[in-house]
Amino acid sequence: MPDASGLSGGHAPARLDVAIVGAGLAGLYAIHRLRGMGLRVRAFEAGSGIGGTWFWNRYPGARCDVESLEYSYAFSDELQQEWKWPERYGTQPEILRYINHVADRFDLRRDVQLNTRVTSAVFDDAAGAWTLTTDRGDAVRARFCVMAAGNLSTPRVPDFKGIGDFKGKWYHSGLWPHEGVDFSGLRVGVIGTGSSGVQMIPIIARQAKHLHVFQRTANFSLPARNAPMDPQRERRHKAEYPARRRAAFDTPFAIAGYPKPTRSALQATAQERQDAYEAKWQEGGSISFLYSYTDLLVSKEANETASEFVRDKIRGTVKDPRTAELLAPKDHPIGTKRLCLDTGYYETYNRANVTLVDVRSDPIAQITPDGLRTAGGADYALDAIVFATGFDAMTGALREIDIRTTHGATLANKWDGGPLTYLGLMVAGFPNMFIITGPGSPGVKTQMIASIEQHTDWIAGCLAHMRRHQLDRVEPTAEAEAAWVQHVNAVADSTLYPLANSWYVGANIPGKPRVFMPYVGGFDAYKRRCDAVAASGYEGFRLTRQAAAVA
Ligand code: N01
Repeated sequence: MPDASGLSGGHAPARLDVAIVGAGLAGLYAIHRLRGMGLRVRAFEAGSGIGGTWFWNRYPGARCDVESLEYSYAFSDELQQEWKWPERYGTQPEILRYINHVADRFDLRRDVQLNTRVTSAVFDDAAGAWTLTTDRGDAVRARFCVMAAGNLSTPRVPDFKGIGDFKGKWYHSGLWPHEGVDFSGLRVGVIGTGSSGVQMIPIIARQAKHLHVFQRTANFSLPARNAPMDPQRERRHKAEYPARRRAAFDTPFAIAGYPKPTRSALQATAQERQDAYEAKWQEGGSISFLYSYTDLLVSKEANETASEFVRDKIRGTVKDPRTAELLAPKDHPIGTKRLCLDTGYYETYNRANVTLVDVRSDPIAQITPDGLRTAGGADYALDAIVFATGFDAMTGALREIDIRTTHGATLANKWDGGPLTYLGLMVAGFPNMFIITGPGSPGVKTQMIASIEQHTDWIAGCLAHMRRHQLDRVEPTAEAEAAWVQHVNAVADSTLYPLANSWYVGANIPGKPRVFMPYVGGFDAYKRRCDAVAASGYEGFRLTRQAAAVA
């Protein structure tokens, strides 16, 4: 029997059916779903609070770029009917409030262990069970393990020389102080212009005495057109909620309501394209824009029409032509890096207290006690530095845990040349370990919560099947895994995605193998495949019964 905490500091590890790593949106739903099957579950969370991404990323301006009415759990109609989102796009504090509400409403906290980082997970092949150890020195034994550790949860500060000597304060977007930061009157430097940088820059610019933005790669950004929630729209959406959620299953991004494009951008006249892009620009949002035509993510020529439209918008917004040209991305097709959504991003560069610095042509060489120096010897005096430099995406969180089997296999070794999974859900050689929205899953390219629910429901279905058939061990075959990895790569190679140096290919981490990690075949195709695998009796998986049982 498990002890009351689900953990044991003594010799005999506590026993669970399922140990869950992480208590963000994925871990919390896993608790709810698997506990509902009568399983003994417990989630271990490094943070001092629940919420994952939305617990850690508290930088100014942090908000979701998927609309609130979509970016929410679908598993309970009462929940989605009763919760009121105040704005079109949820802010970080609002989303964190929502997550805490869900935890209370469904009594999830009693199965969450906070302030506990899982440091190792070892599969005992003879016993057919995992032992997880934590940074508190505890151990827990579980038949199954669900990795819900997040895809963008390992913040990365580049290894700049001199950072320890900086006399001011520095911050990372993904490790923001809970008490907030007041930049009033300070000379601030922001390094990085991905989604995090693009969201925080307009707000920091309004506070700081002067803001230097250090840009290595210009990113495309579209206006979010955030606004207070339109009550009529909310009423209509809520009346259609169940049908909309079902319809989302048949879309590539897991969001219904965007009419499917029917023709190539190259079949339209220049004026028709201009009108179409302008309408989407005014509407706001990235999916709608990329869905203007069928081929924006597969044809360079088609994509160029959309890329150039946005570059022209930048040129029309930013008054200084040199700054505008630096901000206009030319090294990747629009949409092949995560498309940013902003509120007043390009306009910010018209402020007298904002300077854009091109660190592509003159890279940052070191942090100095008083600021930052480039390779060309230019010095920038700064009181505070913000690293909006991203994450060790998709594999970072799992690689930080020492995952191994008693046969001597380690996940770190197995993934040395890039992550290998079957359906993004499991790894051959590591039985009974499920991953929620891992590499090889479409998760990060979709409305994330829909993917989280779909993955977790699939895992629950698999565990129910095993229970029905008195099985206790599941693992993909090496052949199924290899075929899936090949499919993920083939689909990516049929698109423009691999052309960009993005975190999708690990390009932001020096030395990380360049492998395209998400599945870009669409949520709809992926879900059909997962459903078919389950219906076939779990084709590609080996399900067995092991003699030794966890008590
Ligand atoms: O990180 P990023 P992020 N010198 O990796 C630069 C999600 N998200 O935190 O492109 C100089 O995108 C780097 O330059 P380069 C979303 O999925 C969502 O912004 O590598 N610069 C880049 O500009 C997003 O995609 C939301 O050349 C350096 C930046 O730092 C993901 O999280 C909001 C550098 C990193 O950009 C990650 O976004 C926020 C160096 N040494 C995040 N190293 C919403 O829902 C790195 N950079 C809205």
